Amino acid sequence: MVNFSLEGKVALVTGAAYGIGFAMAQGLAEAGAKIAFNCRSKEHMDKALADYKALGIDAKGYLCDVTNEEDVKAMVADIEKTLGVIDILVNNAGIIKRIPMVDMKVEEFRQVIDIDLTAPFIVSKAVIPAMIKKGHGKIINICSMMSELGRETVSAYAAAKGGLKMLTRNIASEYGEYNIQCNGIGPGYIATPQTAPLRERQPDGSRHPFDSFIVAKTPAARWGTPEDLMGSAVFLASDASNFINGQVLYVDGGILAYIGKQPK
Ligand code: NAP
Ligand code: GCO
Repeated sequence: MVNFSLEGKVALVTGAAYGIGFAMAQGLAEAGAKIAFNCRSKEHMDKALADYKALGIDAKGYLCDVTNEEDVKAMVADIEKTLGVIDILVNNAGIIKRIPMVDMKVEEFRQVIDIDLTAPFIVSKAVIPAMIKKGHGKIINICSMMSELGRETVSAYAAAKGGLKMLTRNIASEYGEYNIQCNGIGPGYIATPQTAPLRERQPDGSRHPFDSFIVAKTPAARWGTPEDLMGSAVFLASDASNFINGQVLYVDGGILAYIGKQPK
């Protein structure tokens, strides 16, 4: 029988105070996993702990910036001590800056690369040795449409997410022999705080032009919800995907397959 259960597994979901990470952590918990998560803000942490508790999830939260290698190592060590060796890592924490490339400061570009690409390297590096010892592991990197496509004002983000797709393939290549599977999930356009500026109502009450653009470009004719990502996270975290490695599963409502609504 296909095994989607995560009973007895320990999952770390980075940046899971809300948004996509929170929903994926909820899905993993509902499949039986023990959940650890991190974020940078105490305010976000306090609200997230209450939100997890309200769902009956005893999540363990860490105030930790994923770009700080020492803090990440300390977080992983504490998780191993209190919950057990990490079986499932979801590299979800991420930011975006929407600035025309020629106007973007190098520091701004570097910050996006640091959080969206270097940090998945840092956190993966921290958990892989124990996964090798344990004889199995699952790493899920949260990629993006921008792992495949560009668009105006998101040069740093696209570079990071394109790199994250290749880091996913490289981890799969380098550690597959230790029964570690590393795959990506590429969400389409999902309604979270990260994309809220793209959906803001206009002063006249009309929809944001980008909102209408995305709905027209998506065969599902809607924005995704964080809950739309739960099933793919459980699948790639479970034994059901043990022979899948180095792939990116796009959960995008069909946007990548669609050239766009043809003229009437
Ligand atoms: P979000 O609503 O902005 O949430 C981001 C989360 O990451 C927050 O919990 C934030 O908490 C945390 N975070 C940010 N930087 C961090 C850092 N340096 N260290 C630790 N935690 C950090 O984003 P989202 O829309 O849920 O997106 C989650 C992931 O999916 C991101 O990688 C994003 O690129 C990707 N994605 C999003 C979409 C979409 O349409 N929304 C589509 C494709 C891919 P703190 O600020 O408290 O740290
Ligand atoms: C943007 C959006 C996208 C989404 C996502 C799409 O400004 O274009 O924020 O980048 O966040 O990455 O998959």
